[in-house]
Amino acid sequence: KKAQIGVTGLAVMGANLARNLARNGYTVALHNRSVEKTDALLEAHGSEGDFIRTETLQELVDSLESPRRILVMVKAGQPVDAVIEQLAPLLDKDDIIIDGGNSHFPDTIRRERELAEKGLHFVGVGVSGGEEGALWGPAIMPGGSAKSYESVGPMLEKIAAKAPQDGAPCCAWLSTDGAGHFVKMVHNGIEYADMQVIGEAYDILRSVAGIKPADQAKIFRSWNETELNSYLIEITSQVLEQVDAQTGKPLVDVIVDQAGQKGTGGWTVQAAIDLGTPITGIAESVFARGLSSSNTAAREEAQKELPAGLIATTGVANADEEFVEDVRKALFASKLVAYAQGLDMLQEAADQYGWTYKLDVVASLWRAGCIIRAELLGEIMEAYSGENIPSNMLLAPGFKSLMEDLLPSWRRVVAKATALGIPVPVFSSSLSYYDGLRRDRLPAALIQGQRDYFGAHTYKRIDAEGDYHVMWTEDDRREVNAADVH
Ligand code: NBP
Repeated sequence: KKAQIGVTGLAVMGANLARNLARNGYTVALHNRSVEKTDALLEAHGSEGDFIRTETLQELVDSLESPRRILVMVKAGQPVDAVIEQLAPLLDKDDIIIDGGNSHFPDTIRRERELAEKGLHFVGVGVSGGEEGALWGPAIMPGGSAKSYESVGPMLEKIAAKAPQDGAPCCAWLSTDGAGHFVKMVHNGIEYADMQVIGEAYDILRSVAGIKPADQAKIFRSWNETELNSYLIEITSQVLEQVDAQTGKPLVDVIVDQAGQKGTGGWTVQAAIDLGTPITGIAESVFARGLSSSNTAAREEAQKELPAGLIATTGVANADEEFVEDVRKALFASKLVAYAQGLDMLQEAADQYGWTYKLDVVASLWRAGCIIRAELLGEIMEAYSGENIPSNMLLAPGFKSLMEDLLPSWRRVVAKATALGIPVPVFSSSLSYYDGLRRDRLPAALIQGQRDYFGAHTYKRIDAEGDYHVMWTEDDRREVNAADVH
């Protein structure tokens, strides 16, 4: 009997995806560079389904039905290239290599091109949901040729999470080459912002309203019953109520306040700069982690040395329900901006890289299985379905009216935090982004004037076509049409 799919790389993610595939009725061939992981998996879970044990890549290839499907789940980066290099010569035309790791999308574009030249298909798949997701149903974001998706799509859809709203699998073909890994990367960028806005809400509730973690756990739990309903809000309440066994203090008080990162948030910001899309909230959330952890000596010194210059010195009473509701609304508004920015970036990338995914499909894949899964995604999906695609998510009718309700709270919270010296980088930068979008005249006009002054970069006029320049160094400082100068 031949296997329908092979998995190479049986660390936690590969092993759990292999078990998920087997549980769904597929015969799965198993391979790992060091055979110990293969045997450990078979020993612990071999009875869960049909597995074929292999020791070498040649055995793995020989155990598979044609065209072969091989899921590579090794460490992202060089190991993926190493595995492809060993695997490709063993494969036949139309066989499919699937990379389910957190690969950087330019690598996926390159690998797809190189393998296409050899007649092989390469499917770059973003997988979100961590270990549990991989085992019970992750969100899956596949890129690659449409033809290869015909072969691997049904399997991926079967093991994917199913959306609570309509039972649809959180897996659909997105577009060619790096599209899947790109969408996964932006998912992670939004995840950074989503986590940071929750952190800012916590800090404000604690520092302004004096609400203890255990009480905040209850607040977050009640927020989870509102339109904020999401996985991240739910786990936040659990983290906040956790008590440290050693000290009896809230766990959050004994955790070092330096946030780690594995790089996908930074990739998102870099890609946004290349595309020219302002994902300010996402960028601030990446930099907020950096500020917490990169220069701790400066932080220590600043705590002692730098003046505070506060313009308010007291917070609000503990039981002020109105303030708590303000914070909830500020959090929700900032979260909406993070999604709007992420989707804006996805649209710009589609335009520039020639990808064809639709944003309602992207939102539909994030409804379950992944870290940013949230009730909100159903509404975002709706906003982008049908004929009238909004030019920015915030301009969709539902969100427009929502903003009206959220804005006064959002402004009050940012003002209060600022007056008290509590950093709210994503709350405040998202609000500035929002105000920047709706502002009738931006100081960009003055910047164009400055650029024209020192670099003759020219400017456009509001009342005429063409590019203009002022002869700044001449006495009469007359304006000329740039076309007449060159
Ligand atoms: P790791 O990222 O820890 O990678 C370990 C695996 O890579 C082992 O099977 C190891 O084989 C293999 N490997 C390495 Br390292 N170098 C190799 C090489 N040169 N040739 C062949 N195999 C090599 O595993 P993971 O945490 O399961 O993650 C797998 C992928 O999924 C990564 O891209 C990760 O970013 C992504 N991901 C992880 C999560 C998560 O929650 N962990 C979530 C979503 C996505 P060995 O056993 O012989 O050393």
